[in-house]
Amino acid sequence: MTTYSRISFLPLLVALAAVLPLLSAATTASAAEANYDESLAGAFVLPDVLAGPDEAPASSLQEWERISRPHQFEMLEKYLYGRRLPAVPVSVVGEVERADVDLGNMKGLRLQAKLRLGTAADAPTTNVLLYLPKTTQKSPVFLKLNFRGNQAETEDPGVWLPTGWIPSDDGIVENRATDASRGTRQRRFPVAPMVGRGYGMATAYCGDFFPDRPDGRPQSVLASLGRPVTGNLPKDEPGAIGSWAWGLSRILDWLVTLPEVDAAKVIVVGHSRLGKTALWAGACDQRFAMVVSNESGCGGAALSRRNFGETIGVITDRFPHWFCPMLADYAGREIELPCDQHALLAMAAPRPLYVASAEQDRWADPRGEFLAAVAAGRAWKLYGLTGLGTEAMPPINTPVGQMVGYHVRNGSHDLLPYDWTRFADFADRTLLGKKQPAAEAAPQADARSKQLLAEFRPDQSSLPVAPPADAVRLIASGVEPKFTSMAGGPINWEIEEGTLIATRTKSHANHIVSSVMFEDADIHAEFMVSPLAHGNSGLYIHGHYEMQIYDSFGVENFTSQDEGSLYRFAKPLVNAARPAGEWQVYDIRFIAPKQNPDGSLKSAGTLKAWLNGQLVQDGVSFTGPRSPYIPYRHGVTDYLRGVEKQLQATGKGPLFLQDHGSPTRYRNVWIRPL
Ligand code: GTR
Repeated sequence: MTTYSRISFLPLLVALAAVLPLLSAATTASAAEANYDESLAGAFVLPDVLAGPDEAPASSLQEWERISRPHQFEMLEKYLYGRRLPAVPVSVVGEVERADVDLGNMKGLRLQAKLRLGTAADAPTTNVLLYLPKTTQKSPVFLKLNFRGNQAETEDPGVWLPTGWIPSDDGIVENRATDASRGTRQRRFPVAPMVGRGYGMATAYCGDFFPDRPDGRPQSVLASLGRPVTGNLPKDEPGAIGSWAWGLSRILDWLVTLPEVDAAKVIVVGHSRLGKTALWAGACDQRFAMVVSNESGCGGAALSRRNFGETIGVITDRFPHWFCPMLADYAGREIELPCDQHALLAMAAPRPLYVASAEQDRWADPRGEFLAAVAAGRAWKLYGLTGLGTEAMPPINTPVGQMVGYHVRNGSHDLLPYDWTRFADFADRTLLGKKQPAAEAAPQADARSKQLLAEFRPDQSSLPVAPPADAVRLIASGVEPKFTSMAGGPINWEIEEGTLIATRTKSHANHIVSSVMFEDADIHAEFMVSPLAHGNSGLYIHGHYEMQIYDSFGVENFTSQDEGSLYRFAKPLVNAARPAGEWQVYDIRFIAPKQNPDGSLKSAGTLKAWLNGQLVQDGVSFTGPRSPYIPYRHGVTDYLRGVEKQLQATGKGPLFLQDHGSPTRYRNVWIRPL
């Protein structure tokens, strides 16, 4: 059996589900035809990123800066993003609001300012939100645009509510922000941990510069800059990305005037369409000290010549307002484009550049992003610097690179604390010259955890195993199962005298959630797989770590997707799976990762697992969520949002039993919180 035929296909569904809501009905067909077959991605030759107008490559730094870079930049203007927009004077309307704020266990400073962009009384404005460490030193700052307004980036009630048009969404009602939208995107803006590491965090709403819709141009900043906003546009006329990038530069104009900000260390970062924007902003404005692209994909970090995921045809059709009109002419003709996206990445040289992908975000083509980062490296070489320093795509969650950094994390399209931690590690090293403490590079479980694991030797000699007196019985004869549905209500799994049978739904998200919450615990579960759907199920500890249940009996080349694995992270030490139709038993001692009050990691998590009398996991360590599938995002309910919050606040979470389309049976499941 090939790995692919045995691969759990849930992640694919999840990736698709992540993409589908973004597609308009009219274009679903073309996007569904997107290629995801690596063998069909095509062989291609990239244009020479060092070439000047006469096609000769720059052979020195001087030639690059004087001839080739301007030429490459001009091609990006002409074919992709439109002409760079001119600067205008920026002033603060009224006063900058400065306030002390509580950031967990630490005090910080919050600044808010309304900036006027231009001198006319009706010039456009933007509200900038900036958090800073309380220190007498100037701080480096990460600056990003956001999708739903500053209030969505944090729960801080002092953040001004925007008044303009915003796409309707969580708490954005009829295109207007309400209090209910506060904090809905805070996972994408982890203020406390980043400020705790010494970084300022600045953000503004992208719609202040160009409302993100095909008819947004008349309301964009372009009108105030004297650009045409209706009728036939010049082929190289900038659109939303050009306007957003211009907005980032105008915010930078203000940031560099602040006494608290280190003007030489402002980092531009962006996710997805705003990741494309961050790259273009970094190309247009070399005052940005470092550039970060998170899952920017097509028209961002991913090579257009690779036929994988989103294409120029699809993107210019769905988002005709993002790029300059010329790009649409290259739909289906990527190979004829005179430049490709490695040129955009090369514009960051010699500054540090970080490119981040996510494994399941295939729409954005992780490999295409990696290959562009490899190819861009020649620009750093001209400065005597090393770009990525490798041509081998790294495994999941393994950052690589010198002046160009790269990671592909597990999970889907999003900007998560994992990504921010890597950006900060990279900035620490490349921008601040800090050495990475060895312990931080490879955090280990602490001595107490190791001791606890060493002692763990459960008896699995005959089934069923009698629960110890202090165990909380989740499934047992004569006991009401201590599980709820994903919505927190009664479960609908079949019950047969002390046995629960996974009841599938089409979405494979009919998991059940223990009503008992725990931090570190011993977990005992007896189960029987069925031959249907490979017997697929699993024990999702906290919803973040899945001990795999699968019909793996007799599989010789077992992987991190077979029974006994910590799914997609650590394969079992041995294949201890029993055949379908026989009772099997897991005993797991789980120690959760622990955080310091500032959100940084105190000690790694670890676990030891026995399956059918054999040791299958022995002290694998993990610093954070390891499951590619997260019930707090996929199939999420209000109830689970609450569970996730509680997990973040207390470290305590539930055990999920997974519905993965197979009628797996469970009996005699108990937990002993440690
Ligand atoms: C998608 C688009 C991507 C990416 C993403 C986003 O619909 O196809 O290129 O930009 O939106 O910005 O979230």
